[in-house]
Amino acid sequence: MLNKLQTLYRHIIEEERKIPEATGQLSDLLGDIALACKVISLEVNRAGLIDILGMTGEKNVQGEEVKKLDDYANTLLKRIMQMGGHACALCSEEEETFVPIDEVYNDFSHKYIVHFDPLDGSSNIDANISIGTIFSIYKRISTKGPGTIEDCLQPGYRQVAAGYVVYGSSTIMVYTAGKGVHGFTLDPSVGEFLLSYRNMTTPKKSKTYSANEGNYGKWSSGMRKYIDYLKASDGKTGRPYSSRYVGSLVADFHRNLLYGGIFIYPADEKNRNGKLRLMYEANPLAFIVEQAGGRATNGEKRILDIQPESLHQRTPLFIGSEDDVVQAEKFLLFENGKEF
Ligand code: P6P
Repeated sequence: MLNKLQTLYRHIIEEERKIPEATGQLSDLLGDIALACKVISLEVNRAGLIDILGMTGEKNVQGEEVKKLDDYANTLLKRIMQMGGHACALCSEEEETFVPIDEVYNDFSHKYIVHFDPLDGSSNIDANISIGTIFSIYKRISTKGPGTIEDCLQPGYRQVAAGYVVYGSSTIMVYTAGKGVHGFTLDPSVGEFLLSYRNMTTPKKSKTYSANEGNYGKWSSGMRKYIDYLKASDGKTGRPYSSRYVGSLVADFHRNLLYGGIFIYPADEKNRNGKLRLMYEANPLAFIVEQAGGRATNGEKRILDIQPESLHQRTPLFIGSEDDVVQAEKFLLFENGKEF
């Protein structure tokens, strides 16, 4: 029972002590993100009670209606990152370009770059379906002053930490700093994230797939054959699989991480590079799933090895239980990734 009383902050500090060269700045940065997410959690849980639902009337860089909570979460995360003094630039789904941070708030060396999706799955807000915040942290490449675009466009294998917060029946923060994956449940009565999952691992093989089958007609033949394969009956290989799809990436990913499963958002006729974003959706979740023993590719290439070319670039995403992702790749490669 005692380990349940371990707070996120205590855990981060203990992990930091295992790294001789650690300065404590990453710990502080993770603490700042956790603080922002506690406040976002409050607003998400209150959303039904105050007039924060509905649209702001603006559109974000994705051309999507920005719901007020998106805006609120983005502004809050930016503000807390700017005040914390550990980031030299921020990138967000809600920001057209990167937000450089000058060293005006304090004399920290502003060592880090933070990418975040402030409120993923926000189209589900009004329906009270779980939504989430996703974050990805890199060390800067430049040596001083505000961060640069080169600092922001690093491949995923260079992440130093990544995580998400899922605002569901409870608020849970899951993060990795490269030494395993750990989960913390927010106890609103004390306002602390308490350790609830130490060293999370994901099952090597599952019986669950997550995909929007409404896109079936737009998928490649290899992708259609794969989904048909999962739905066929064959006791020896545990088929048919169960289909579980919330339409909120963080919710689908978190469930699959715990129970096993493969989440798929492939390229299709409409989204030739897939729908999901590399820098603040695929990369952080890929870092987490690999640390938990899973796999994440774009159907043929490891997500973390993709060299980004733009902040909001999309990627096809196959992520989850290793054997399932490998199986999916075989169907796609057998078709040589033939076009539609
Ligand atoms: P579709 C939410 O808008 C999101 O970015 C992810 O959270 C989710 O997994 C995906 O899009 C759902 O997309 O096309 O199935 O509605």
